Amino acid sequence: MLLKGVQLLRGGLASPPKCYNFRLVCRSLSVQYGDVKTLTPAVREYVDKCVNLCQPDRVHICDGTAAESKLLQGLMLKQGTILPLPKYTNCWLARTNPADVARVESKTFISTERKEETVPVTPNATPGTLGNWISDADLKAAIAERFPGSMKGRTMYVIPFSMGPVGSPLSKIGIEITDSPYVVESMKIMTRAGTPVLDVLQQGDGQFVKCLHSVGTPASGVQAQASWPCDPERTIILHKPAENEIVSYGSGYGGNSLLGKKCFALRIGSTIAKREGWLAEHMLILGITDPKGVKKYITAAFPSACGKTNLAMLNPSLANYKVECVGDDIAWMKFDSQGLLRAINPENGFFGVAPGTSKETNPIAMSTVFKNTIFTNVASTSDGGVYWEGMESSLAPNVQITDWLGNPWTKESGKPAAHPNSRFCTPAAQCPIIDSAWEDPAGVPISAMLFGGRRPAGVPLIYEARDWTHGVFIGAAMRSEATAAAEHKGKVIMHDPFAMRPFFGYNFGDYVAHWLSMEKRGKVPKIFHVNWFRKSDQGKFMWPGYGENSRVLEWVLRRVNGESCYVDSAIGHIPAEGELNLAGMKEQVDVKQLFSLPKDFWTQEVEDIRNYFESQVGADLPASIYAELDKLKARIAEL
Ligand code: OXD
Ligand code: MN
Repeated sequence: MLLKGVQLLRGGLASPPKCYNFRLVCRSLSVQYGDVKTLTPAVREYVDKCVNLCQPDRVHICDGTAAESKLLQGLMLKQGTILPLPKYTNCWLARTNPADVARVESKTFISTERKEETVPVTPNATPGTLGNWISDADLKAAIAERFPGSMKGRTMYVIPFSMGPVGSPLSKIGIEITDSPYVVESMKIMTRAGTPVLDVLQQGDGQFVKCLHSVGTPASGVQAQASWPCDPERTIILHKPAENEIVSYGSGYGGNSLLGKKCFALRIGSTIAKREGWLAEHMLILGITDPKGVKKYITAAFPSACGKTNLAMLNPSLANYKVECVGDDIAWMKFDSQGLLRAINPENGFFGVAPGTSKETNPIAMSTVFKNTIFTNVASTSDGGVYWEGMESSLAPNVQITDWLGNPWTKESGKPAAHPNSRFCTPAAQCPIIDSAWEDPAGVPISAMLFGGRRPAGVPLIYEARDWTHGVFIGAAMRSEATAAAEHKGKVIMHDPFAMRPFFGYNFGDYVAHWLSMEKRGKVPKIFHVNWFRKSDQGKFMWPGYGENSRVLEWVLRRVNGESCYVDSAIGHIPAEGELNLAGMKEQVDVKQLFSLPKDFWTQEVEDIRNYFESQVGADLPASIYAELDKLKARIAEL
């Protein structure tokens, strides 16, 4: 029987096939798995459009079950995409094509009618760094150059997924179409995927974000690595906010292919949030309970690979504090009817950077990831396990290591065993400190927000914004050392406003205005800036970080509770002398140095921020943010 050109082998048809208007020729092909009846007419229409464009050999409608995972794991083993890790339970190792190892920011585009809806108008034709715009005609041409027939010989998977708890009023639904079983299995970890999502679509307003992904085939027709098909030369990630649509070609890796994450939850998400009056942010969410049993929730925005996962799973060194994790990467936040800002983690798993994660730095992550996990580009061990830089102390004696490229590895090689952007993809529910409210459809109430980055010089451990506008300025002025999460090279200090630079779905100037407007919508939380990464003149970290960061969170809680444990400084409120609890610290900390504000540094910082704002955002940046910069300059002048 034909359904808009799709033949059904299993399952049945709800109603006789309808005819839709395709620009492309309908093809007859088999649905090898799943039930077409579960799709709404709009989803069917989208699937058919993609079938006709990509011309797969088969269609598989994902149900999200364990049986389906078994089937796909078997297939990936046969294709060599994953290797088993017998040391653990249901864990797998994927090795990508070495040319497909990170997000590709330079190949990521947003399409709007007018360019200035996507990116600020930069003066004097300065090249912009706050996103890439593409016209509708160029977007169509990019799709036409890459997608026709891109799934020939492959199966097209249809993944219904929910960002946020299934059925929550804060959640949104997506349909990802992909030709990668690795993407299917990763999406089943990172999102709530499968038939229950289709049930919600059937019963609700039927709205979904369209997400088309193909790993593609190089123009030469030859795959460099059959086990990891991709087309790095022609990789492109496209977003069309007006249509709630994402199209991604050529990469199977992380944020390029798991379209619920950066593409949907942040880029398209931020455009929906602007329209609907809420915030979609690159933020972890944690709950912290103080010794009196009072619990508060905090979000924190740090750029990729700057320790969001570690903070979200903090093991407090301060006695009788407890941290619980709601999410480690993305927060969707909306005011409730009482004017309280409530957050959900739209994700269902952690896609964490592996190197640096260890029993010492993040014992909670280490007790989360060794079951039901897909590891990508980590090294493997001869006893059937994994290895990465940082795991030295857990390495069993006499094991041999194979690096992320599949070659024998020893320390003496001088190269990392695991790729610096290697990842674990693991279910959040397995985290031993997952918060009891992490799936609360209403979200958790947010009391404080932290901004931060890797700042080796000049920036103190913590400071607090004087008010909301000052806090928004601090977010807009954020900078951090580049990491391996994207294609950037070297340890340059990059501007990364709100840790969102690669993820804005619309003009950054409008985004700042939207943040400013939140103050009128409800009770806004306090804003802080933290920096765990300041170094001494001798190049040593001045603060031990990790569990000791609980001391900083304690001060945040005291400020949230209205304690006057601060003094004003040129850049904001900092802990008054003796008010940051250092009792019992193993390491000596030079608090004076840690909070010092070198005049030369800050004079330069103000200039750098001004240059950045003027050259990158120009007149699109709200005047109140320029006014904050002027106030900062005046205070620095008085240092
Ligand atoms: C991520 C990133 O994968 O920010 O979370 O790059
Ligand atoms: Mn991230």
